[in-house]
Amino acid sequence: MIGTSALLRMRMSAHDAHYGGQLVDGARVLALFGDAATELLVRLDGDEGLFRAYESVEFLAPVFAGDFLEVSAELVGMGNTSRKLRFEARKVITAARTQFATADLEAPGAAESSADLLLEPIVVARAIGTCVVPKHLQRKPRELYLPGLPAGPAPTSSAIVTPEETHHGDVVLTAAIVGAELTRDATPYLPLSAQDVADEAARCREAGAAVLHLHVRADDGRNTQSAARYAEVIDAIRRKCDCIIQPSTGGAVGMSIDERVGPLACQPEMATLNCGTINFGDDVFVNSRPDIRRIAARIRAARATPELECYEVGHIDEALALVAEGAVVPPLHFQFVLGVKGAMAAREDAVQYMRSLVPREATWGVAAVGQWQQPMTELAMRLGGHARVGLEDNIFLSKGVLSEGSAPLVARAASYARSIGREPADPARARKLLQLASR
Ligand code: KMH
Ligand code: ZN
Repeated sequence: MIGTSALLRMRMSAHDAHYGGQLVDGARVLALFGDAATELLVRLDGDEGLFRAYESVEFLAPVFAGDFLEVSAELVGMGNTSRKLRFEARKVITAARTQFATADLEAPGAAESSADLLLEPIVVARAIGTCVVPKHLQRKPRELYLPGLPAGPAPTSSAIVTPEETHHGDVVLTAAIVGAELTRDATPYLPLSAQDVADEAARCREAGAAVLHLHVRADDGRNTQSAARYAEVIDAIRRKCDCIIQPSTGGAVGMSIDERVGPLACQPEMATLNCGTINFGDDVFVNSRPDIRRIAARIRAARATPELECYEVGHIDEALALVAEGAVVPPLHFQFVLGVKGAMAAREDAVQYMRSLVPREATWGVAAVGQWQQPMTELAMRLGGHARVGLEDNIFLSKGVLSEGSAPLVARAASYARSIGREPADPARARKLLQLASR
């Protein structure tokens, strides 16, 4: 489907250096584009396919032995057998001496082995090309390969994304940094005090987050929706960063509605609006229809923009009913929360179907739980959506490796966004994308 991408990372070795000064020839970069195309075709069609033609190739910066290249291929057009791909190669690590070599300078004291991580990757080549997969070799319908994901039903043709439907602009990253269920027993990196939450918020902003989805705790770690505690935490955050603050009105399972709406007294820019009841692990997270309307009315009265939390397909219908009734007014921003035990699983076809139900002018994102956080948020970003990451939904960076706060998870999502040509929006840009200013 349009937006599907593949990403390779390779170190250029002395074998790749063809010219003087350890310079790598352009043909090597084209070979990497070929490999990225192959992976992408395997994902799409279950076949390696054939490269037919390049319509443009640009070499933009020199590549040397010792450089690390990140190579991306993205599907930008699709015929019966043809697949049009856009390629980009970016230098992400450079051998320190080669930087000086290009500037014709001596690297002062640089060891042969010294190398630098480039905070801003350097684009070294771009290309557009077409590959073909003959009809009889196409193994369709296929899911994107996501390790261990249960294969859902084949996507229907209405779920296929057309080029016009994708909008690969900036991505709004939300950091969910506290949550209501998480304990210090599960991870020592859970921020509890106002200062710890504010420090973590600033780290997440630095890493690329524009929105903070916020729960707060009392000093002993217990959940609270107290306006006073939110005010204290928001005040501490405001001293350190300019993120959009989105308090929870979901709170913790079992809280009353009056308790849950506590943070709206702080007049936040956004607030969550949970659009239905679900099994929540072994608990039930109750959002009856009258309760949803009560919370929606309180959000409107506070002049906050609701983020419509949809854990099930039917929650989108309920959100649209709220709009039809005037209980929620556009601009609409949906969050598909997937992978909660007892509710909708985190699967590609779920995202495809849910996004097909939201109005065209609405924005949407994905928040997925546990091991699904990374693959599902990356999928959302490929499909033109936004993404939420953070400890509230997932405490691990990889299997068995705790994330040291939410910022590393944000940084990884930001890096992925850039790798597919989408820039993480800063809060000012995010306010425009989510149309918060129009309220
Ligand atoms: N803690 C969950 C029961 C929200 O923030 O709006 C609800 C929740 C949703 O986290
Ligand atoms: Zn929450």
